[in-house]
Amino acid sequence: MDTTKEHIYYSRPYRSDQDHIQASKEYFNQLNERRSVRDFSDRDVPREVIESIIKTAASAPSGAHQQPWTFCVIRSSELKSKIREAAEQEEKISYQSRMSEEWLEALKPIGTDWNKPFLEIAPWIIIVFKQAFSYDVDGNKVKHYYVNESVGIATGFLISAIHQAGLVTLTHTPSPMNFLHQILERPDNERPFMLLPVGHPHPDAKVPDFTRKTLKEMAVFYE
Ligand code: IYR
Repeated sequence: MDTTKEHIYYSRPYRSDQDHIQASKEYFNQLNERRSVRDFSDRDVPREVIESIIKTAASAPSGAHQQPWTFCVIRSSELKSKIREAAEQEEKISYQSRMSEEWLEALKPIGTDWNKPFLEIAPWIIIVFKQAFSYDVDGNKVKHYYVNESVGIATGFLISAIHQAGLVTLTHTPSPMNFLHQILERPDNERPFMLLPVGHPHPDAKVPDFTRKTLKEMAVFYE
């Protein structure tokens, strides 16, 4: 192998097949309890939890190990209000004119509209930015590879970490979302990717009565 650095040995502890089966089932049972929640409680969450879940997100694989992400973490009420105001302004236009009838129809079972109170109620908002490129020490642009895939996987890790911590979240993608770049004064190599409020569900929180596709409906085995 032609690498610039020595590779180091890596292994997982030996476990029986039965152990692997059980571990995979337990993890499925836990994550299958996850739901996207839009009704948040204002109960606070310690910053230490947020720090851990972000470290979990950043343990995701990424193209050429470039880790092309920045997590902006917001607790400031002032910033949350600014974000809510700007997001609702865009969402109002989207729901009233930018989204097609077909799209609005597809969203009906979820029951969303342009109102986004969770942006002020949830104790934390995490905004995931993707880094389209970076700069080296001399200020030259460094190309990044598979940025959307990498940041998408990291966001998936983040969502599962939030769930495992006993909290709830929601993937919110106001469109267009350039206002986040401006409000948070991000550098020119960053683009907003996804916004996730993090907190506890409101005691009266409700979610759509959805079921998930069965294995038969979603997987094809070629053995
Ligand atoms: N971004 C809008 C609309 C929206 C779109 C899809 I696709 C959803 O699954 C949910 C919402 C919003 O956040 O309301």
